[in-house]
Amino acid sequence: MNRTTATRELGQFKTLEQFIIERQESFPHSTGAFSRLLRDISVAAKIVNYHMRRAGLVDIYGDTGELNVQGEVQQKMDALAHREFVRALRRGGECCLIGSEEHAEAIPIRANGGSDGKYIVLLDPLDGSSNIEVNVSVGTIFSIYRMPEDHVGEVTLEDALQPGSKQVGAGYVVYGSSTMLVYTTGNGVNGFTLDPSIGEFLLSHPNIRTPKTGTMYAINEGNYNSFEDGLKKYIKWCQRKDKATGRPYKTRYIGSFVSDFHRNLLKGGIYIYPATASSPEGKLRLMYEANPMAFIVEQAGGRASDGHTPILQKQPRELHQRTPLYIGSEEMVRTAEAFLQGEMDLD
Ligand code: P6P
Repeated sequence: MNRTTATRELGQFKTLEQFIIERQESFPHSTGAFSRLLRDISVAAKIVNYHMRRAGLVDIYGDTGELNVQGEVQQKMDALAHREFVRALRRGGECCLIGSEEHAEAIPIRANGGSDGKYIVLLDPLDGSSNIEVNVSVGTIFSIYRMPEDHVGEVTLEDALQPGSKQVGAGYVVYGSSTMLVYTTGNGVNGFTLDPSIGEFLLSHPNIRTPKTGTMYAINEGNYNSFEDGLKKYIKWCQRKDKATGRPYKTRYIGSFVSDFHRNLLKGGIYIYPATASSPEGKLRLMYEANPMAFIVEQAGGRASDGHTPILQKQPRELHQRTPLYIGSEEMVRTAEAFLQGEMDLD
């Protein structure tokens, strides 16, 4: 039977704003502050998307000649994305502290009139940005916490260093063949596709559930020699022929975490960035990459760990700390963990 893909009238789609308000109404005591915070983030995402779509035509390719706090060459688009998200959050007034990959220290935000917002936002303004000039998809990742109830005095970084299980929201924007915003507030995962003709994110992927298993694994095998033995065995296991489990699996590694994550979320798969010789703590950052994506993947039925401990249970020590990361379809992550913990071996 040939499937016809009916193109729905734009008006039939629910916009992100309509969705947020609808969800807000299910929280009777909601003040609307969280809804306004999500709106502020979506505004910044649209602005970054605008610039992204012009990259190559205006001078925003390449690097700033600066190193970011990670010691990595800062791309012009990194700096632009950081600036736009900080502006939108500062202007919105719902956020009291920002932690950004592009800024060494946490950024306290004094809302208009000095009254602080009650939310903390941690973000990677543009992950994978070195891919922009070769036209590979990149993304923004954000994580939202409430100020601790017992907070007194000035907001400090300590208020942000909460385990991922305390997040009240998390999401990402993938600037790909289309621009999508995917987020959770702990009641499932929903995806919105930007319609540039009307400048609205439209609900295109309601209630995303990630497959329990898959046939794709994403890892930089160039680091193979420095992988721990259990991981080497897992990779060999993935490569072995076994019809029942769809092996050998396919390797799909874009070099852009948000893109690899998004594909695995929809199709099933696992993304691994382990401890390596050059990144002994792993490369991905706990607070604004691993935690938000772990919240999303668990809400969609998947799993995320550092190979031993669930990501959301890790107690952060510092804003830019890194973690090994195994994330994606639950059964695939559990199998990788079993090899790492010596519970599985190659027969
Ligand atoms: P490597 C981009 O810099 C990033 O943080 C992720 O988006 C990506 O998956 C990873 O690093 C790529 O790192 O060491 O494989 O080039």
